[in-house]
Amino acid sequence: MSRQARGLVWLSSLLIIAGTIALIVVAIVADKDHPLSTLSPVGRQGRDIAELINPIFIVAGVVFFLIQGAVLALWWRYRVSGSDTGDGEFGYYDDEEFPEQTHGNNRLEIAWTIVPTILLAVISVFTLVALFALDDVKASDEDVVVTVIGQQWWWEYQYHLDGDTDSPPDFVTANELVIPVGVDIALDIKSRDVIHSFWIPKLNGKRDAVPGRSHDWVIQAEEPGRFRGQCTEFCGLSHGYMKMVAVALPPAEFAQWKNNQRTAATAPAEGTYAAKGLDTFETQCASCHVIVGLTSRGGELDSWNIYGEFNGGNAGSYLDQETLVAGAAPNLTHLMTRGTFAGSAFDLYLDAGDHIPYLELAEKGTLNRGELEAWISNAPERKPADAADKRGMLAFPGLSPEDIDNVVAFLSTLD
Ligand code: HEC
Ligand SMILES: [Cu+2]
Repeated sequence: MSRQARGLVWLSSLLIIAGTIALIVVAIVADKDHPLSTLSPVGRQGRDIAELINPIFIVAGVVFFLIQGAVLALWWRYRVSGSDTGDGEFGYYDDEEFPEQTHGNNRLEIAWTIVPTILLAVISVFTLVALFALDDVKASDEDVVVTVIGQQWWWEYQYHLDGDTDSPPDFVTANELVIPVGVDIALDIKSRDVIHSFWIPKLNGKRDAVPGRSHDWVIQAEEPGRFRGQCTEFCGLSHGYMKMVAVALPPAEFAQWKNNQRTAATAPAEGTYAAKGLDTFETQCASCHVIVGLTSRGGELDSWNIYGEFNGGNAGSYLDQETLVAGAAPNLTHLMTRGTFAGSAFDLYLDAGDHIPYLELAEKGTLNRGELEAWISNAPERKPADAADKRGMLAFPGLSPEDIDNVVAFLSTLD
């Protein structure tokens, strides 16, 4: 080997080692507080998944050291020794000389078939135990079942407080899935259009939302907090903006939140800006958005009927392909109690989450007014939509700044 070639070998070894160390450092540092990290689980299921890394890492580590050890041992044992004389005559071998060639070695071949089989078997035991534990989704501790409906490009949650998903839900909300701390909550995951995937990395793995099917899942958080999620099945134009948040509240606060969600909205006092906003809302927005108690579609829970209307009022079959999308828009009855909006792509409050307790957001939060106004006047500019296919929200170029002020004043009353 020439001096140059040897230099190259050293240089590339150094680069590989430095690169590996850099990657490990980045992995350790980047994990800190990363919102979508599976490595810092906060729920039982998330922990089951994250802990799988231990047995697998141990097995992989043993293999790594065995292989690398063998590589080093062979390198040392068969290294070229002697010194480079600079005349091409170097060490024991020159280019023409070939080491003795062998072919076939039954014992070796059997060994390298059996050993990996055992290793994979060990890994699969841990994996299967975790998988079965994750699939045990009937273990819900509360009666609540939340039907999760993925759609382009946001999430709807229909809460069935008695666990009966065949009857109309008790209330409907969007994008922020609120759950009590320390309790398994059963989810029933569906899609209204194409395949999506529901994923709150700190709480559990992914579950696909497939049109026409219903997938059981369960979610649990061990401590209060806001945990971010992301649709993880590419679902078109605004897939990247199809996020969600799981909010875990202490049981008493969850009960408070639940009771509030069940109340209908009340009309703002006559003559106020908010009342003018409601008028605009009725003409411009109520064709898609439901506000229980205010919009005039009638029925106990408008949003349940709204999906049924497209199918002869048969509320149960709103998941049929023909009944998709048109009119399927977030229920805004308690919009102001959420910390984010539009597929959790935007913050509804400038100081949401960490500083202000979730239940007090509507009262004490600073409304992200600019973003909300920009959304109402031209949503597709903030988040790409496909109006021709009735996907996403429309732009309202006809609304004057005054109209928008009034609509925002009205929306602000929806707590
Ligand atoms: C053609 C149906 C349609 C009309 C009309 C409509 N919207 Fe929407 N709106 C939607 C859809 C669909 C979404 C969800 C879009 C997304 O997240 O990508 C949405 C989202 C929203 C959101 C965010 C809700 C949340 O929980 O994330 C607000 C606020 C909103 N619309 C307000 C309005 C207002 C105000 C009007 C009237 C000026 C209006 N919308 C008219 C379909 C509509
Ligand atoms: Cu999606």
